Amino acid sequence: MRTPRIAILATATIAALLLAACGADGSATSGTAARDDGTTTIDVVMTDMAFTPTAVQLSAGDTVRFRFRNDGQAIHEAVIGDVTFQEEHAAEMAAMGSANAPMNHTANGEVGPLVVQPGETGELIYTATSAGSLLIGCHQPGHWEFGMKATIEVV
Ligand SMILES: [Cu+2]
Repeated sequence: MRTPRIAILATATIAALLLAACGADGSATSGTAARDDGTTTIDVVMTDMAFTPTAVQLSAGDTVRFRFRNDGQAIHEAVIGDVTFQEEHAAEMAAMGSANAPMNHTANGEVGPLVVQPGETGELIYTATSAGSLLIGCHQPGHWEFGMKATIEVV
């Protein structure tokens, strides 16, 4: 009798996931909260073309880690800000005709854009400074217009 050979890939897979999660921070974070510091993590799944969950509630003063996993086929991004900020960014992206338009305003505590490749995970640290309504938006070409957004209610 032959014994089947079993390829063990789990370790390599986990290492790849960790690398993906650690490598996507870049300039996307507004804070410098350390890992495993007790910061609440909110998992958000990106698909073509939606965020899940579509609504998140925070309390003013909360600092949370949004962990975005792209389960779609397309590149997606996450930008957190109020509706005015989102519309401005959408207009900028349209004017630039580019998926990589820089963001020129950071006055209201917005964070992003975080760009997440298909199959990868990235994180944004966000502090909700005051009560109000915010949005998570994806501004890859056509995605915002398609409705790729989620709401954040800060109470
Ligand atoms: Cu998108």
